[in-house]
Amino acid sequence: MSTNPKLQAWVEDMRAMCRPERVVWCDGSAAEYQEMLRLMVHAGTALWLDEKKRPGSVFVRSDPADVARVEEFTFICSKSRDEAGPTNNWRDPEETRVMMRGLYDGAMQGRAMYVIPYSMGPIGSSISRIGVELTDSPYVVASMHVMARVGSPVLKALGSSDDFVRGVHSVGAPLSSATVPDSPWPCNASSKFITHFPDTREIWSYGSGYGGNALLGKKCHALRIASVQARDEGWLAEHMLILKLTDPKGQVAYVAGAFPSACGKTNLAMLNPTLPGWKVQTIGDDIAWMKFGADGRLYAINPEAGFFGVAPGTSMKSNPNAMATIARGTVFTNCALTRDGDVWWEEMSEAPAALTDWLRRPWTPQSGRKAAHPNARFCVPASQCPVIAPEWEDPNGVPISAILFGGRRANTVPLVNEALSWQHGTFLGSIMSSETTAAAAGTVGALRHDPMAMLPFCGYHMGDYFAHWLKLGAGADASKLPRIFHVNWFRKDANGKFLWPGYGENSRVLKWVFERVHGTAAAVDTPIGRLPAPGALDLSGLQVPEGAVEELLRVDLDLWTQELPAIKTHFDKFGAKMPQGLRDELASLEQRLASANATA
Ligand code: OXD
Ligand code: MN
Repeated sequence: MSTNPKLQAWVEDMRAMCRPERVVWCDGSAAEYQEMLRLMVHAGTALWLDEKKRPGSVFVRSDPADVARVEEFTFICSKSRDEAGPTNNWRDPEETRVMMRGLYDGAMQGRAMYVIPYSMGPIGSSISRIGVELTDSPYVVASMHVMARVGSPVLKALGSSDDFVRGVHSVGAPLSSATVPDSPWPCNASSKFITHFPDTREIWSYGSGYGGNALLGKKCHALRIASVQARDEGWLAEHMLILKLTDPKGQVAYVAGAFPSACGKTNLAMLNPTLPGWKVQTIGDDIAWMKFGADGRLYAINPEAGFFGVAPGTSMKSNPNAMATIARGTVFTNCALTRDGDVWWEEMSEAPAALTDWLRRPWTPQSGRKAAHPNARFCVPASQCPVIAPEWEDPNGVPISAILFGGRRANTVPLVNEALSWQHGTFLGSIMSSETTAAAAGTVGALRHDPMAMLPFCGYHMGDYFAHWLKLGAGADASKLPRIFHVNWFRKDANGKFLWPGYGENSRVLKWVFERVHGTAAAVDTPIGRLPAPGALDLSGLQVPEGAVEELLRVDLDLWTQELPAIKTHFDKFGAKMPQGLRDELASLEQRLASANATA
């Protein structure tokens, strides 16, 4: 228990509102984590996996009504609608508080309210931030143990300070009668609200127990609230992986990369290069907090302590390092269960002859449906990753040399394209679009603009967010800024087949990026940016069909020209807040395309 009077008073206020049976202050110990797993198994939320096959691991199945982030029910409650901007759902803060207080009224009856002090980032780092999450879900407590630094050391670091993000989370399923049995995955199937109050740094989440809706340190704090803090304080809170790239001579570059949810950030962060002598090590797979250091360079920390990765598609082929990471001590959610007490998901291996699917039904390869939910997840400590970089917890962070922006695009966007400047790179990030994935509830495969992969995560007006990027660049020493690149591993041929093999072969693109940063690789100027000069991309030993690389690096003037009206409409959404610098970049792109078209 804390002696911090502000913390105590807030916990008491929330206790009086939610009326839990008891309040448990989490100490963050290994025994507490084990206790949460035991509680989940006892309640039927989780099963122990076979101890020989998957030591120390549990398997959880959620309610089918609670399987992904709910963007539709996620709100930014800034003072005015205009502050939240056109890409966020907005609600009036005072009205929302009243509504949420009504929902929380007695919402934790019959349950424990856990108080989880957590640090996003290594405790003691000047870049790290503290939050406290109150939750009635043991699954959330266990997951927060994995995903953040939690418990007594955090309370000690907080001391009597009032500087912490206040997060309340309830699954919204009170046990008001002693005779009503609990359900294995309590949630509120009809009412979910994930609300953020950026001005007071508060998060109030109700009705869902899943992922980013419930583990409040992740998307709610480390992106939506932190992006607002970063704007106010002159730093960046981004939806980015961080990797360490080492060349055969032992030279190092740190690369950050923004890709929308379920577009391969975890795979890229843990990649095994196919190019001999090159090495990738992981710093983070989802979020980067970046601040300028005294030397003028941009330093990044991974605010998280674990990986909450998408399981389907993860295999010894696509990501052997993730497979090694999750060999033990992992919480799996919504995978399929094998007959011998292990988990399975699509593409992990050849499908077993018979399984139990994520909805507890018998499944065979002939069933004609997926065995695991497409957004099934593993939740595992980052320290278990065999390629975690030794400096992943360095409180000073790592200096970033390059930033990648990438989406899932079947056409138009080439394999790699280097921005002409920070402003042009910000432009490339701002026009990113990608096909939607199962990480969020809703349609899968629809193309949408997802600037900097922050569409669901920017806690304020995206026009202001673009302006913040430009301002940081303008105030920095340009020679020390990271170079910005636009990448696309997902381009397809006329028959709908991927042109690029991806995975370990992405090291070829990383090598070109590395060499651009070090000034040793050649590029050609095109209307959209700088692409690898002929021969500059290392293709030694690459097996791809004839013409595939040419197609991957082709700047399709027609498709880019056709894209311009959609970019204009996208920019117009932000009205007067759309920074002139990005409008200028659009005009320059249009001009360059027009003159290239004229000479083509
Ligand atoms: C995630 C997401 O879970 O982006 O990381 O949805
Ligand atoms: Mn993410």
